[in-house]
Amino acid sequence: MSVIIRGGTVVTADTSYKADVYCQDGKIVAIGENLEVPPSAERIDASGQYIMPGGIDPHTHMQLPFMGTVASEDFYSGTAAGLAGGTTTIIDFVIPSPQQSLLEAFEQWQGWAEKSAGDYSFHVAITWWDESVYEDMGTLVREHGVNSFKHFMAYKNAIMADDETLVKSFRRSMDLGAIPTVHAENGELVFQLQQEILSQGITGPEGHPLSRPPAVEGEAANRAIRIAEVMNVPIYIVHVSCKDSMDAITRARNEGQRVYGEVLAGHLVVDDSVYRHEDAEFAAAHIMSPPFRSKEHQSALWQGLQSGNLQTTATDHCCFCAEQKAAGKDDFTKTPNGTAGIEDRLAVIWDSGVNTGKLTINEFVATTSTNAAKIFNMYPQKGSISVGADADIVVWDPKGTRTISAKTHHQNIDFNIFEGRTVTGIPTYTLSRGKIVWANGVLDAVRGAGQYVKRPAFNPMFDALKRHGEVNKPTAVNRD
Ligand code: URQ
Ligand code: ZN
Ligand code: ZN
Repeated sequence: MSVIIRGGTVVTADTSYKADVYCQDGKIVAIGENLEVPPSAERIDASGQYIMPGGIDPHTHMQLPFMGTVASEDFYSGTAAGLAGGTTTIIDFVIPSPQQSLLEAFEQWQGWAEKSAGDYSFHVAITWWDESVYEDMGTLVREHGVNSFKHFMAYKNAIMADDETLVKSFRRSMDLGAIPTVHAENGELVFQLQQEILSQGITGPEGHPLSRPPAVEGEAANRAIRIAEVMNVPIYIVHVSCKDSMDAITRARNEGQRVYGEVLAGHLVVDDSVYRHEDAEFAAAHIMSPPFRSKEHQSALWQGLQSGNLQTTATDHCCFCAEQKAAGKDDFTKTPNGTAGIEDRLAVIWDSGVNTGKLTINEFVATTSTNAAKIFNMYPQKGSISVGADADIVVWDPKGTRTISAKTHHQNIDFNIFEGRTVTGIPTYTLSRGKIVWANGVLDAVRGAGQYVKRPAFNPMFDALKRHGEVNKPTAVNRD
């Protein structure tokens, strides 16, 4: 199987240039002007369009068991929807229940993910601690290609990691050459505020953002960053939603600490007025954590991307339909947290970022694909248009338009937080390992075609991250 993409402009995180791209047997095999290729090659006319690395979404939760239900999007439908939007790789999360073996949970998620239509990898959450967790982290790094461990500082009485777990897991991550990531909200504060708000008789969705003010996120982000500083380990803050955590990241980075930040497409363009909507079901559909914020926080997030203090964009794609959200009808704390976005991330960020001049097309590629590949050590296999890379490619029409709606999206959820938004800039083709899976509005996703992407550990001194731009596979050096 081979495909020639002619007439387009290749856009990478660093530069843009006219060239054809030839893919064969799942890899990019040639890039250049007027390439000679076999007549049997499938042809894509990319005239007037951009040829970019397929999007990487470093934050999804397909079919997550959470808050008494299971996310409605599974690994097949979710990765297929991603392909329709130009995203070709996801990093999902293995989230062991407290006291559950990490290896057992990892096998469970691997089983669920076998039906994926696009490529996938896993962060593994550290939701409890004992000697077995310490050992399993080593096995996951050495044998299963895991190099990132997640910590939920929120969700008390469920999956919340306390400071002791953070300290021990961060130290272990450092020794293994893995990077810790955090959901930064102070779970004790959230719990206390939830009880106080409920006691005031506020039970509707408007109570959700009241229980998770920006200071709750700012405190946790700063605490995690400081612990990482003392443990001398890099750290990645997921779904940064407000100025408070942005400020914590910016301070640390200005002092040379290796801190990375991720922002969700939703947090960049959806504001907290949704929680005051007259339709409580509409408001509840937006319950996710951290919550959507007021507009001044959105400006801080865009400045974070523009300044380089935020490196990646994601979606936290975690779908719950109306009847699932209704569990919190009389008590917002019982509403399963999560919203969708995997299909719309690229178009929303292009439309609100590139078309407005906030981001260059190269910064768009960096923040939707390449930076995540580098931080999580999949580059240049993923996140690049280079010879030898996987042929994960999106052909992008900067003039194409689409109106986003739950009526037409491919996501398995009855709601869309970008409903009605008309975007300019859309994918006309998506290739997953060299196969055309999206072509001018027709999705040809293949159940089970997705492959697990192993991500090697970094040298424990994280030299690879310091070199960043160099493309090499540092050997994992374990100090077990
Ligand atoms: O917290 C997360 O990232 C998961 C449980 C998805 N839900 C959410 O509200 N963000
Ligand atoms: Zn989270
Ligand atoms: Zn999440």
